[in-house]
Amino acid sequence: MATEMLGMILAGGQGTRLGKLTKSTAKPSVPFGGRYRIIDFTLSNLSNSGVDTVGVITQYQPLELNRHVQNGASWGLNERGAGVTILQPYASSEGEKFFEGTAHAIYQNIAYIDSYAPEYLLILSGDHIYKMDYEQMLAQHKAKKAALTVAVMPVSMDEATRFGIMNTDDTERIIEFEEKPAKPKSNLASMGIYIFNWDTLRRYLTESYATGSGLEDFGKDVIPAYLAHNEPTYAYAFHGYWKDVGTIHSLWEANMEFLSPHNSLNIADRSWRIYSQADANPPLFVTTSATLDRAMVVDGAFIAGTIIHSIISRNVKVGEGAVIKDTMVMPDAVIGKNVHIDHAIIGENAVVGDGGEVIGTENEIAVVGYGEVVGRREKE
Ligand code: ADQ
Ligand code: ADP
Repeated sequence: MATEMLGMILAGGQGTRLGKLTKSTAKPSVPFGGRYRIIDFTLSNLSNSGVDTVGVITQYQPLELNRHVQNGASWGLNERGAGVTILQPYASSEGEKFFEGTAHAIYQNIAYIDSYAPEYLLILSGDHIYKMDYEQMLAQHKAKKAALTVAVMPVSMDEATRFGIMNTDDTERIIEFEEKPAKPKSNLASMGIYIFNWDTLRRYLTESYATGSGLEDFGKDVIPAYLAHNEPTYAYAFHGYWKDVGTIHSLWEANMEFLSPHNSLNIADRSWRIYSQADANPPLFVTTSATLDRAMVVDGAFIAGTIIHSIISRNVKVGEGAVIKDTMVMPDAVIGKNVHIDHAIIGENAVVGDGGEVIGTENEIAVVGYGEVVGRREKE
């Protein structure tokens, strides 16, 4: 069975910077936008781009991710291609060695990749919010006769130290690349989205591991090796909304941007739909005392309080007299009576007891972790 381009999602990061929200789940399965989990954006992009065979490389706390992704049917990925395969780390014959860097994680899955004999390998991250047509990126990759194409976007100069930063010539060829430089020479950032010719990447990986100088990471090792050997490496300019939601602040900000009717992500666009796991909940119920003002509220919620500029996910309960402002409340959370929440993220299954306060600021978002109980538990 041959597949022209195989998708591989790196979904193994621990996401330590999300703290209490990822204590027991991988970052890609953290809830987003009321109805979604972060990985839904990448899975939907794959499905919409016609890439229907996808490996998801997990490592850290994959249980929830497994349950959510299953065989990819919710994203239409198992209808045309081979669907989604969840790839778990395993102890190799060299000993108990789990995946280290991103390139090592691909190296460990060579057998899986070879079984589809792909010409191209599309490598993605499980923790980005964006909509992108990978087919257009592949078209440029072929037109340039590239060995590697890296999707790029300009970022603000003060954010540039968080990314792989490059310079290109006037044909879009990458001539310089530095992973997370202390002193960035430009603001052209790698989005961590790559198309590789599989035979070339396979050769680089196997040769480097055979000689003990293993290429661990795409940003730190593989891209520099390609440039050093003059492999044709090109930038693909992406125009549109893209956000790496690796920190509490960026996750909160992306949720607030999602709430804006002027959001360039344009979630309502029927031609590029974002799918999630199908899930039947009872309808939303709003009492007489409830007020909704610029709110996104999902099925199964019960609202007796005031919701201002916030996202309320599925099956959340909000008691009478509670005021929730500039906040993202994740699924199944219980917010008691007369609670006051401002500039916060409330984790899945969290409980904020009657009269509780969770107050953050624009610079310091307050967080109630997954399943955390703050204040008294409301009697049902
Ligand atoms: P980072 O996102 O910092 O930078 P990294 O930590 O390597 O890079 O993670 C990339 C993705 O792979 C994440 O989704 C992470 O969860 C996952 N991952 C990491 N190690 C893994 C492993 N062993 N197994 C499975 N999955 C793993 C990268 C690039 C930069 C670029 C930014 C854009 O290195 O050049 O600018 O992405 O966000
Ligand atoms: P289900 O989706 O089947 O109702 P749960 O919501 O109980 O399952 O979550 C299953 C597991 O996933 C739990 O062990 C929990 O720790 C983890 N989990 C789910 N969402 C999060 C999150 N946002 N943050 C941390 N852990 C999470």
